[in-house]
Amino acid sequence: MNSDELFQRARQTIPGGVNSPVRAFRSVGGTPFFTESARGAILTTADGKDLIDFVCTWGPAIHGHNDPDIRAAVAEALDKGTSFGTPGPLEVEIAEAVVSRVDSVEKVRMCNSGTEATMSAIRLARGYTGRDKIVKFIGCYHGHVDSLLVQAGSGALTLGKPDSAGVPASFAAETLLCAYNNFEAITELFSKYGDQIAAIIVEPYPANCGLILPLEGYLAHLRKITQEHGSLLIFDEVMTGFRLAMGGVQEREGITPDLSAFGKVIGGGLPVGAFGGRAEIMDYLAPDGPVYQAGTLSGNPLAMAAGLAALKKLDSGVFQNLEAAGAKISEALRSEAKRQGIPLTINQAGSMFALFFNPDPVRSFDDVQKSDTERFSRFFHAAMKEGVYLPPSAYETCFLSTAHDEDTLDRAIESLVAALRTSA
Ligand code: KE4
Repeated sequence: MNSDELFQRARQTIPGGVNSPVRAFRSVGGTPFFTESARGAILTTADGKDLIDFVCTWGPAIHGHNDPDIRAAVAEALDKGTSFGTPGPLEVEIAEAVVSRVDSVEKVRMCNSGTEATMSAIRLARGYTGRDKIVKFIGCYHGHVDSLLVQAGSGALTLGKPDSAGVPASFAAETLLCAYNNFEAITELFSKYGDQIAAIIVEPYPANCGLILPLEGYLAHLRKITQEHGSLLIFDEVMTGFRLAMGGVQEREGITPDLSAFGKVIGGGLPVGAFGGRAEIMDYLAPDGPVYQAGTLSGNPLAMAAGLAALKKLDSGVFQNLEAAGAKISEALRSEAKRQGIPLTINQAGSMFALFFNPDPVRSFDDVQKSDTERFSRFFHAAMKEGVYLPPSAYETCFLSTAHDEDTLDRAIESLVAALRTSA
């Protein structure tokens, strides 16, 4: 069956025909393709088309798809069984791997998604501080946690539903909203509610409304103001963790959060989330402490094997190469857009970059909103025609992998340059 046939069939039994809304292409229009297989930087669709992939399954595929070392690790684990429901040796190994790579993490708990990781981290922060309010930033997305689906980014924003139905007002009432990169706004919020705030949860580089980078000193300001008010600072590094540096953004920026949420890369393509931080806080978790958190498949041996293999393949050379690749493609597109007189701003950090059809710098969610999303949709489809798959939303971020080698990058740049021209 081809993608269209599969999609029609899928819509009979799966809501919207997809298992995650952003895959439905609603914001860019058209119908989604189905992937038959993936290898390296290439997705092969059910229509037999090869696409250079800049979504990388939304981040996990930092080593490219179907990496042989990850496959071998999963195969070896598979020989021993798929799930035990008891502690297993791989859980200890991956916990030690995380603790040795992220300075702020002394203890870590595995779960099954980024959503579980952020949900558990905010429950832990509330349990540890005895406070109820949480601060999140407009346009940031932390998974589909009830209390965080408030002016959220990613698929919620893509579908124009930043505040989901089904979230009781009483849940959202404990969530305070603030504009990212606005020093005064967060200072004012804490002057009003400081002693009620359990934590700030922040994507240190917001990447669910395109990619925004912090103004000089902003993350340090969040660190300082939370310390001053006895609140915790939670870095949601589900996207950036183990991708933008071994220790994520907190290593790049030299900021030590109290708790961090992880996902994506840490699972090597299998369902894994994790959250970690100072032992003094993490020990509030059951069974030692009063904050309950659990999961049947948490620490699943196959997922641990994939995640461990993915972490072991990361070294400084990988991050240097990814940084260079990200800079190369961003610079090439910026200069081409300039040559063609197209208003295009690209924010890039390491192997993540976002394209905004906007003549001005994009440093806040308000700036993002001024970008031409219709133009992005035309560009998306023009890129698809040229054999390049970008995230199907102007409110997402592109990802590179180590499989995007020189030749693949050059081909992709050529295709994207052509797509800029044909979608003008
Ligand atoms: P998951 O529950 O989807 O594993 O992770 C939620 C999450 C938490 N925090 C951040 C910073 C995230 O980016 C995400 C999920 N990212 C989206 C892509 N923007 C996943 C794609 C999707 O929803 O299908």
